Amino acid sequence: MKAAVLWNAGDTAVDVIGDVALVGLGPNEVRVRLAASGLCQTDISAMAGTMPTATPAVLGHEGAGVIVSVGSEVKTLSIGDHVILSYAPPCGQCRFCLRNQANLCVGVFDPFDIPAKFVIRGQPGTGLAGLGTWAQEVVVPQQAAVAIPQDIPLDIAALLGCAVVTGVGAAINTASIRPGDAVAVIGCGGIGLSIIQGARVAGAGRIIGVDPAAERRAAALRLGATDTVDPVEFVTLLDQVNGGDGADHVFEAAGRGGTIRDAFDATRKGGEIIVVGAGSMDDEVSFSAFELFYYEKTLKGCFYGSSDARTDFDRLLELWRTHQLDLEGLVSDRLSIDDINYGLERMREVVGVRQLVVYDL
Ligand code: CXF
Ligand code: ZN
Repeated sequence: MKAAVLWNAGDTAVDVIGDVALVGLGPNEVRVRLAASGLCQTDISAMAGTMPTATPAVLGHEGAGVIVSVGSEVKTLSIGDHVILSYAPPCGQCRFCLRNQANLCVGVFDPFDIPAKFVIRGQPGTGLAGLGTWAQEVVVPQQAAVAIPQDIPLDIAALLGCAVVTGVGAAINTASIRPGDAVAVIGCGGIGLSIIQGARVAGAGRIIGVDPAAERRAAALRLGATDTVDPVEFVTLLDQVNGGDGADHVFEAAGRGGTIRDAFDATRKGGEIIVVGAGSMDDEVSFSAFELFYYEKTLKGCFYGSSDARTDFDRLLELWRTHQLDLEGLVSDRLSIDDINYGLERMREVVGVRQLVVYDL
């Protein structure tokens, strides 16, 4: 089958090749034929080497498709089921699953320590974050394939796998937004635009999208931001928020130490900072002991939107069905897998919204 392969960290393009195979189907696994897969900044970080990835690797970690085979022990999924793939599959039994933090479970797989699921020109190859959705088919543990109703368009469903579950989840699960609160979102890519939509669902008042790219600021306004601003003017704008105290909730969706520091500074005393961007292992950020104590700001990490893959896709789809989430509005280009490098270029040039690879099923 065809797949987009990263041979080595540092490569600036993926290699779309036709001779990639899957490892055999285990008893607890399913084989999924992809219908659509998103391009995410994390794929670019994996290419750059800032997101550690064992190579060769099939990239892509946001996708949806149709089950084409099931392992002998699989009871709750069947051939023909439509599924969203999840890189945070809950085992259901560990302490994280039992204490309502299923997004932190690594009982099925750890997205940063994954077995090879592909055979790439005879070599074992991994799938990014345990998935590798830039392939026509994947084999994943059954918990990583979450069934959804058949009437949901699979290209819309694909977006839920990373951008929407993470961004909307950050706003409605991780943060504690109260109606009327002032929110700022630093970084208005796929995740930031989803945070903006989630903040609107949570009833936020002012929602400020912060991004240097005009195209992304326009998308933010379209999808629910009340104001947008270039980062250089952000501090001035904050003078008008909560009487100059700063925003109640500031989301960092750029994944950089510097912008986490900016988010901290933009937050009012007693407010919260939610770190959603996937940063690199060696990018550091510093706070003084005094400011952490005296300003009583809460610094929250956010992996996978603090979402439970078993239940939260349904909640998100309900918000989409009732027109409270605009998922169509997140998509710009629709590409074939052969044009994936063009899509990556478009992303590097800063395009405001998500690009999707659509497969021939
Ligand atoms: C990442 C987080 C780490 C695993 C892959 C996906 N999140 C967003 O892109
Ligand atoms: Zn992603």
